[in-house]
Amino acid sequence: MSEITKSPTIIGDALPNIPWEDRPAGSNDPVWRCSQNPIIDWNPIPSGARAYNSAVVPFGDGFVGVFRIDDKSGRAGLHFGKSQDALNWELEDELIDWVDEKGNPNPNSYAYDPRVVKIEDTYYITWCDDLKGASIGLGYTKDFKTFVKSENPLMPFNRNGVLFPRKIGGEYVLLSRPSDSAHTPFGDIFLSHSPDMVYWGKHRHVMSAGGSGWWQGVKIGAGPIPIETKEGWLMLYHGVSTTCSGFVYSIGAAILDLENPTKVLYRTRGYILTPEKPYETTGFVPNVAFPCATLYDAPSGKIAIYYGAADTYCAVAFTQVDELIEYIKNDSEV
Ligand code: BMA
Repeated sequence: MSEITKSPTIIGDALPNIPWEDRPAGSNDPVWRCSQNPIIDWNPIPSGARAYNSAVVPFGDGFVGVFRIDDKSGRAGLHFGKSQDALNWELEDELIDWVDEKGNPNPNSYAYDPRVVKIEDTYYITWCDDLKGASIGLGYTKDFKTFVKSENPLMPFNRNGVLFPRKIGGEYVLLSRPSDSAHTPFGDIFLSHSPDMVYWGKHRHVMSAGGSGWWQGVKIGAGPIPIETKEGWLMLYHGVSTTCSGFVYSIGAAILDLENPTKVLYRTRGYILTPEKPYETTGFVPNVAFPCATLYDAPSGKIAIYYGAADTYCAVAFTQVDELIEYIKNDSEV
C-alpha cells in the first residue's frame, strides 16, 4: 500500500497505479470522460442485468469494489468485485453474504447505491437499505471476505448515506438525504454525528437543492466519500432537474469547511458533468450520471470519478484537484 503523503492539496495517500488519462487536447471541461467508457456493459454477470452506481477502493496491490447490480427480476443487490487496474472488473455472481455481529446470516431484501470508505483499519459500507422503506444501510469489513451488517444508522426514509473518511471533532460524520418512499421530488443534504458508529444525532443541514443553477433544482444527494484537501472537503454530489421526459441526474461539486462541514465554502452554479454521451442518455433510465466513488493520488492530485450511467453502466471520468478547485471557486454560488 502506498505511503502517507502530504500533497500540495489533497491530504491523503499516494496511489501511483490510479487509472488515468490526460485531459483531451482542446478540452476546457472541469472533468473528462475515460475513453474506455462504459467500463461495465449490460449483463455483466450471469445473474445480473445492470451494474452501476458502485463504489471502488484501493486494496492490496489492486482494487476492490462493492457493485450495485440489478438482477434479472429487477431487484437491486450488492456484489463484490476486484480488479488490477480499476477499469477491468471481475464481479462475483453471488450477492455479498452479510452476517450479523455474531456471524449469523443477515441478508438484505434489497440494497443499492453503495459507498465504501476506509476509516483506520476498517472498510465501512453504506447503501440504500430496506427498513420498511428506503433507509441507510451500514456495514463493515476488514478483508472483503466477511461482511458484517450493523444497525441502520438513521430512520427511514433516507438515502445517499456517505461517511467522511475520518472523525471530525472526535465524532464520525454521516451525510444523508432525507426523502420519501418513492422517486422523491425534493431533497437536501444533511449530516449527523456519532461517537461510536451506533448512535447518531446532532443532525445538521448542509445544503439545499435549488439556487440559480436549474440542474440541481429538484433534489441533491452526496456522492463519493468527500476528499480531504487543504482548501476543505471536496464533495462531489448529484443534482436533479425535471423535464417532460423525467428526471435528469448531473454531477456538481462543493467545498465544505474542514472542521465544520455544515459550512459550504464554495459550490458550483453549473454542473461539472451532465448526461451527454449515448451510455449516459440511453439505457434503463435515460439521462443519469450518478457518482458513488473516487480514487485519488495525493502527490499528483489526479482523481478518477466512478459514476453510474443511465442506471445501466459503470463509467469513469477524470479531473485534477487543483484545476477542479479553481473551477469550483470561479463558478461558485453559495
Ligand atoms: C435514484 C436512485 C438511484 C438511481 C436514480 C435514477 O432515486 O434510485 O439509484 O440511479 O434514482 O433512476
